Amino acid sequence: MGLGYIGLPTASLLATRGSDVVGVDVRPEIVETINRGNIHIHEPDLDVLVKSAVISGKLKAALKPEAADVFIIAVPTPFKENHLPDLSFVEQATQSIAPYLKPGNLVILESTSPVGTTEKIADWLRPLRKDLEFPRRSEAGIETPSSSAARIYLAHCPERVLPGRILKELIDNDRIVGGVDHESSEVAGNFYRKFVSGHVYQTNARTAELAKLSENSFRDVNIAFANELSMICEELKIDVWELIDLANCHPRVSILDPGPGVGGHCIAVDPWFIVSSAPKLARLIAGARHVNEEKPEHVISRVKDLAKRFRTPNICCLGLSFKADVDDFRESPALRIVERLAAEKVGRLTVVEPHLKELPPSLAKFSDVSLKPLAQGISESDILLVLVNHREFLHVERAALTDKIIIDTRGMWRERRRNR
Ligand code: SAJ
Repeated sequence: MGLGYIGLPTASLLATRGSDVVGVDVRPEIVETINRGNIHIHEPDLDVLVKSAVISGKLKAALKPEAADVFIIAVPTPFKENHLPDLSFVEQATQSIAPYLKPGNLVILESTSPVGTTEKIADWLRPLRKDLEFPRRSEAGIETPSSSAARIYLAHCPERVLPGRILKELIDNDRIVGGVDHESSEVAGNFYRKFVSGHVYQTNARTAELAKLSENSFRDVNIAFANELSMICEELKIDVWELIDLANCHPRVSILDPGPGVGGHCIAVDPWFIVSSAPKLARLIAGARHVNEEKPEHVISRVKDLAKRFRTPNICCLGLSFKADVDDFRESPALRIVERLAAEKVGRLTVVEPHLKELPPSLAKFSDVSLKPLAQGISESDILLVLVNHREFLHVERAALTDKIIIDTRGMWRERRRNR
């Protein structure tokens, strides 16, 4: 259920490993694209995998589910106003599988979700399928194993793959499988062991939900630390990249990279799910979110300050995606920064983004924003704003940069940087 960055790679992997897979998506254009053997997202090697899965007849896409042994829900879990989780896609996917469930089926939630969501799936299904038995979490922690022939197994198995390395990580990464009850953990664990070479750890659904949220919050907090340091360094006239390289020489220090902010659909979203569950306690997690959300504003102010030196500055913005070497623009701080600079008419803006053939509508509407090739964008610029460290930008001739004001939010052209 859901043929996005997680659903499509998972569906095609399972299909090429011999399962008959029906990939369900609510958007007809996605279903048609996949049934033609093509893909609608950019991910290394996914095109080849999907093509071979479709040609072999093992993968087909459809608008509606059908009867199956296993149902995997991999739909988005965004947040609404006030950073409260929006579970409407999970609820819709759950309702749409309800008519097709049979005794013994396994239902897996892979979408990153607030604590308690997997149990909610059982609550949503119960009134729709009174003939079936759905697992319940026992408050006392003691479960009575169900002997009913009408039972459904239900577990959370959070996805953990990194965009850009999805196909490798789908197989290699360890997985956490949390059943609503113990039997569900066993059945779901055995399902993943069929195609995962990493270790499959079993726990309960609530722990699995919080484990996933904690992983992304850990990263968010640590990136916030790096971003906070970068702003402190700017004020104290210290080179943050040199500082971090030096601090990281310590055997027990590993500071992450500052950037223009944190984007993507995971790290910029998931910590709020912990905050919404425990608002009074999640102070560090909320604080980190605030630091990372303020970082794009900080970059915008810096560009505006430097732009004042020119009558009409030519500003070349390198990269729009949320991170290097992906074509994903969700929650991208780079995109947000360029949109604001355009709206505030800070100068003539040139965008260089190797993953785009045309500007997104939010930028195309401005007459003084254009998309250009790298060399032209750089040569015409007064100010060079590095927002994404795409590999295409790494080997720019240093001579082409000499007369430019460079705001390098990624430290991409620093000589001393170590590869992380
Ligand atoms: N970023 C920095 N500095 C860093 C590292 C990242 O500013 O040192 C920024 C990136 O530029 C980007 C954002 O953080 O804007 C997130 O990028 P990322 O590469 O850290 O993570 P995602 O969002 O692509 O994927 C994360 C991964 N989670 C962890 O590494 C704990 C991935 O394993 C998860 O599966 C994914 O979230 C998800 O779907 O939840």
